[in-house]
Amino acid sequence: MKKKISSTLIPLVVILSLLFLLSANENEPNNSSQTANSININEVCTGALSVQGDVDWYTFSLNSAGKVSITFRMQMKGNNNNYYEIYVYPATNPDSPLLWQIVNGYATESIMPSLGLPAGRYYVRIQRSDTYPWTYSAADYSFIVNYAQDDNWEKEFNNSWPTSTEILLRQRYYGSLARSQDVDWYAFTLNNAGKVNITFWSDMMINNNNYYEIYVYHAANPDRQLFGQIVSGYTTEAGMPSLGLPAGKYYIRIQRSDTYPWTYSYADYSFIVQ
Ligand SMILES: [Ca+2]
Ligand SMILES: [Ca+2]
Ligand SMILES: [Ca+2]
Repeated sequence: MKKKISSTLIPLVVILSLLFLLSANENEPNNSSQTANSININEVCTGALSVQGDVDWYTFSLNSAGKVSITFRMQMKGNNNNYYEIYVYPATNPDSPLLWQIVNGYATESIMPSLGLPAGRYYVRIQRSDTYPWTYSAADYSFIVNYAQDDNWEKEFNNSWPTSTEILLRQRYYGSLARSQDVDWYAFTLNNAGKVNITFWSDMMINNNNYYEIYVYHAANPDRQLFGQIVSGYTTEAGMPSLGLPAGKYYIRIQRSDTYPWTYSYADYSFIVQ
């Protein structure tokens, strides 16, 4: 009899502990990066902008590089009021956002653009919209920092050639332009002279908007492009002309189109150099 009770209780205790472990609540005051609440990746965290000027800071750590995307849930308002602004910062630079998204009342769940991040500590900041301060919700929100370890994602910030993400030939790499200003630099090395082919993929709407510009540079001269191509929304797979290149180090730069800056995509892109 005694044995039967304990065998029933053990799974229940395990389940209750797991539920407790997999969710957390904010702990005010958390109105600055210095007082940010520590949260775990892949766990639900619930909070609220309980007074109008409230700002909620959270911090999480990544032990290794990978892909991060935030799922944010709010109470449905059924309108286009902009209720929240969500930012992500590296802890080394809490003034320079990796991500800045406005969440409106059209949907209860929003998935933020993916971020490829190196190991390190990061901040999430949630506040009412500065742009639309008259629309604001005191109701509970919740969010999850979804993380998957992945060595084949870009490592932000890689917005200039000295901070390029190193890539290997013949492997597919992933990235996203998580902000309109985002620029992604990658570096690869050719041990021998040869032909280089770049193939680029992105799930874009089928239209002729120009979503990406892709450039190739020799590392000795990163101000002068060897090659440049605009990728439009007509295709999800774009091949580039073969480049005959001597051995050496090269950079790839991916950014929104300067010529058509109003058309750009937050979606994940990927490419392979071979
Ligand atoms: Ca707060
Ligand atoms: Ca990026
Ligand atoms: Ca970047």
